[in-house]
Amino acid sequence: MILYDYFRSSASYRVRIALNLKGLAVERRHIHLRRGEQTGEAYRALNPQGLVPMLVVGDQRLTQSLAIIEYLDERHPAPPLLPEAPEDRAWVRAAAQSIACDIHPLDNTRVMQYLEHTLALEAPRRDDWYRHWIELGFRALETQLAARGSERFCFGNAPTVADVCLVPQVANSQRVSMDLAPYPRIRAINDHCLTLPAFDRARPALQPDAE
Ligand SMILES: N[C@@H](CCC(=O)N[C@@H](CS)C(=O)NCC(=O)O)C(=O)O
Repeated sequence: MILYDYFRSSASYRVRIALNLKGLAVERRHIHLRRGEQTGEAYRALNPQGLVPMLVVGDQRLTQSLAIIEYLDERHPAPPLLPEAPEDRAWVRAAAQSIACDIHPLDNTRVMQYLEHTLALEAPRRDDWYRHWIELGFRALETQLAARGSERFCFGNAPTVADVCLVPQVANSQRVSMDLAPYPRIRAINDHCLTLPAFDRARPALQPDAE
């Protein structure tokens, strides 16, 4: 398998964690988002969405981090990244999607570039935007985690796709110095997950293309 990714991409970070949890090794190709390689002809020919991550499996090019992670979970079931019961699976998927579908798309590179270049928003205002959408999402997630009594992981006693999404989003929040004090559950889960090698080794700073 070949993973196309970028060290700072949080969607790629999710897939790196999932691969590590499954104990799967992949070849890496780095797409430099700040230099715009994702919109270049060469990469768009492979992935017309112009986004990372992309996982190449044989002659299949898989895109969208959650689809890739569920593919990995189906192909390599141990350890599972979703709980057993359908209701629990729905809860975990909802937590993951609250990050991947409702928070992260608003702090994506192309959105931030649009705010900068098209709307001429200064850096401090762009950072306000970035923090605002994470805070909105984290506030709700914190309440949901507290209601469940989650302490070490979002759900149960092992990592799920919810943790796989949470840790990279916390990393994004730290890039804009967001105050995480109001989110003790999120902080505790993030801190605990990062003690696990699968999460730790996926950190942006440890990737070969890190700058
Ligand atoms: N929903 C997609 C989002 C992928 C995505 O937005 N990737 C970002 C990096 S985290 C990207 O490639 N951005 C390039 C750009 O915005 O031009 C997924 O989960 O894979």
